[in-house]
Amino acid sequence: MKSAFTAIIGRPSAGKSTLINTLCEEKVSIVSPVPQTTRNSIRGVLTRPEGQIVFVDTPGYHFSEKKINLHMKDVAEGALEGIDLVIYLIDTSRHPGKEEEDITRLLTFHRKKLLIVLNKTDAKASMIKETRAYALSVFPEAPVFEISALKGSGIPELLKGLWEMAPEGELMYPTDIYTDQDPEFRIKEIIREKAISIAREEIPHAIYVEIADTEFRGEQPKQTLWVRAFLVTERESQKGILVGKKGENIKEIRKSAQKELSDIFPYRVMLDLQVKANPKWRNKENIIKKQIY
Ligand SMILES: Nc1nc2c(ncn2[C@@H]2O[C@H](COP(=O)(O)OP(=O)(O)OP(=O)(O)O)[C@@H](O)[C@H]2O)c(=O)[nH]1
Ligand SMILES: [Mg+2]
Repeated sequence: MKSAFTAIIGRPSAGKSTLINTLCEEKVSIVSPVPQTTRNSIRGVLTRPEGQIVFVDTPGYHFSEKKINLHMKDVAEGALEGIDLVIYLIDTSRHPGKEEEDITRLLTFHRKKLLIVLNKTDAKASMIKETRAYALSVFPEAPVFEISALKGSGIPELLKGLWEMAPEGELMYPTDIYTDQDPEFRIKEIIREKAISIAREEIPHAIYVEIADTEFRGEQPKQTLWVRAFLVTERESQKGILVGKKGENIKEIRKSAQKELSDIFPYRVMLDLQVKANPKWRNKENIIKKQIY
């Protein structure tokens, strides 16, 4: 039986969360076109006759002096502890730059078994030759895979490589589990994903979600989970954009989050969603620590 903890590391927006979802064939981690969407390390479990791979999605690896970025960088680095394999995901639609050099340094330091995975090979602007040459120049021994996490091409080959490199071991999770995230965390993430998808400019980075309370109503199998939650922005002036004209944006966020959450959980989820501001929360250590750990 094979068993491996496998971290997915890469620059912001490389497609790490898309990849964990594609590999696990489940919505494990939220995805958006905006860099720095993932703020935590998030586990997705794949169980097959070969054994089990626990994938760990991580925040995009990125250097910045901002408090929140330093925390996210710590999370990404911490995710490498106790890991058997690392997928180094490279976005072929961008030239390898300083961010790739920083990741190279990190992975050289940790000396884990590596798989280099070139993503977005379906994209028009894909630079497969250039990124492959970069990867080979820094990790000449590592196997290289070409994939589209979005379209699914190259995934069977990548999985074959993962099973070959995975060590022997026992299953780490029950076979019917595909993630270990608690329901409250998933609810907050899905709401954040829907809010990011309608927000613009700096707002996606200025949002976090707070759950005020939850309550089950009704009897099985028709139970409903009522959730009272806040979309929190960094400035009073950002609230209006999330609310939208006559409340149309907040309604759209609420409805699409409710739908997805009701698909994920074995009960219906209803949201009471409001917007509030917590000025300059990204400078507040206690708030950051509650969101990013
Ligand atoms: N064309 C194309 N786009 C992709 C592919 N994989 C991911 N994307 C897109 O790239 C964007 C970022 O994807 P994410 O999966 O959120 O990237 P990430 O690496 O998790 O980003 P952070 O969490 O911000 O670090 C989204 O718009 C995805 O749809 C791919 O294979 N091809
Ligand atoms: Mg992500």
